[in-house]
Amino acid sequence: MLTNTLCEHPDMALNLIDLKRYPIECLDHGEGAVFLAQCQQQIIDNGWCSFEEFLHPDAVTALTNEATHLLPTADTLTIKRTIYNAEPDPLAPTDDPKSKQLVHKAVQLANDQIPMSTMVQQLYQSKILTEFVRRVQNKQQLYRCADEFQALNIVALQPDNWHAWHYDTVECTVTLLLQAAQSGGEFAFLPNSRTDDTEDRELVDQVIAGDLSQAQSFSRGAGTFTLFRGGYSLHGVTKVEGSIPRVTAIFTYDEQPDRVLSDEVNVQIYGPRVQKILSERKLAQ
Ligand SMILES: O=C(O)CCC(=O)C(=O)O
Ligand SMILES: [Fe+2]
Repeated sequence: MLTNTLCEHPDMALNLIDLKRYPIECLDHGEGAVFLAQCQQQIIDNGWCSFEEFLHPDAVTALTNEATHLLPTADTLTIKRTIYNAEPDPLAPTDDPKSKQLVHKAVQLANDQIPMSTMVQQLYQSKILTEFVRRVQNKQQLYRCADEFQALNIVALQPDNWHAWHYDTVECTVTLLLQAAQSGGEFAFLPNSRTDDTEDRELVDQVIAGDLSQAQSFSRGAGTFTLFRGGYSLHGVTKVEGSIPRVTAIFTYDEQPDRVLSDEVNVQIYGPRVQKILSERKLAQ
């Protein structure tokens, strides 16, 4: 029988999480170990793992209020890219996804716009949560992303907006849904639609053409915490309907402790605000 002291910790962010349902603070023993084994198997079998009501209801309200206060300071980004996160290849055949630029708009807070004192940052900074994310994926090492802009983002998709189909640049993506859309705004994806060398082009082409019959989607209310193999699974979010935005926090992790993006990529993603910060910094050197 476990004593409480074994699981005691000073990680205050864990107060936000429903630890009775999701015993992430003690993964080596008892129900925590059983839970971890289930999660690991689910990622292997399905390419995703999702935890509804991961946060206590009052924590969801508090984090959503926090995001709502910060979002007016966010930039509206217009994101243009192929599903592979690249510029369109003019030499690729017209029916090849490499030639197709997809576009969407998002109101997005970069990591440097989310103060360390916020609850969402404290949750992201939690060592125990990072350890849980690492162990679900069975990685030897996993660190919170070291990039000052990319590490933690909050993304609001306004009504009539969507998140265009894409693969992520990291293997596994971790999201926390803070506010669901009234309708629409469904996260949809094709689990493991590519490997390092192959891609199921038939399914990928179908989804890009708007046929989601083979894509997976699962119920995600506010407070749902989701891990999925976004680097290998084509995914996106359908059009948000109703009158409120769909708000998500994106937690980025990396197997390298010190990985940062190039200035060029950060400017491309985050636009003129970040360009100004970086050029002022260069001038001051
Ligand atoms: O908002 C979501 O559920 C997914 C977001 C996503 O795919 C991304 O930020 O790369
Ligand atoms: Fe993504």
